[in-house]
Amino acid sequence: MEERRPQIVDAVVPARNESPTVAAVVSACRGCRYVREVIVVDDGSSDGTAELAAAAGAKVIYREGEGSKALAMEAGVNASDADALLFADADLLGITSRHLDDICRPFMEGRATMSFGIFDYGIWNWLVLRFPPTSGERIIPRWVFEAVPPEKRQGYLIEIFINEVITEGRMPITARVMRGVTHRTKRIKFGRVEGYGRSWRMLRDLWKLWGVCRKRTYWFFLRDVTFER
Ligand SMILES: Nc1nc2c(ncn2[C@@H]2O[C@H](COP(=O)(O)OP(=O)(O)OP(=O)(O)O)[C@@H](O)[C@H]2O)c(=O)[nH]1
Ligand SMILES: [Mg+2]
Repeated sequence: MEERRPQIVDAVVPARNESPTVAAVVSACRGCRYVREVIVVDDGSSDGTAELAAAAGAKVIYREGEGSKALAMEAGVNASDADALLFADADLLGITSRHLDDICRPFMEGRATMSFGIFDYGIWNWLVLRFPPTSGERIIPRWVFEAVPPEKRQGYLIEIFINEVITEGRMPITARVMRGVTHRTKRIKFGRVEGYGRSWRMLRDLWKLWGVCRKRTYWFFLRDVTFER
């Protein structure tokens, strides 16, 4: 039988002004049994995010110029030669290495090409799991990220286009709830007015996808996803 080469996984964490949480996220990633290196990509933080990430053991990449979440992810992927990337947002609350082990396991065992976690919404989890994932916590092979065309590597829509590569290729997906995990919302980070404004702009960008993203990817997603407990 052909022996499978062990997959090398690096964690990529996009972070802009996430000083309250970035160190805990880096620690959780470092403790994940499958992760080799943790790469935090910062562009323009003014609150010591980069220093806190480095002190927690991450390699920090500084991006120049106009930033976005997707461009930060891209810079992280370019800074790594790993076979697979575990992405995690830097604003998570309650994240542990165990959550990340659980996300990575189906991928490492060859049961999923993409495995992702969702926040714990309690009684609403069953519903949230049936939406195409926009979650930042997911593991994918490097080639999947590279297959997203450069013009689609935009701000908050990157996750949708990663989904598109996976679903169009009819590849297996696993999903699981990250028990006890949430994040600092935009309202907490920026205050009510600015926070709602930013959330609104993000939703508007998602809505614009209606004409861009193939509808069938949703059905493919539902067909190819396995919910893990
Ligand atoms: N380096 C970098 N990171 C970013 C940028 N924009 C967002 N991020 C990071 O990407 C992650 C997700 O961004 P959030 O703004 O929390 O987005 P979200 O969680 O999808 O949105 P909410 O549900 O409204 O909080 C966080 O770790 C951010 O710090 C950016 O321009 N540059
Ligand atoms: Mg967030």
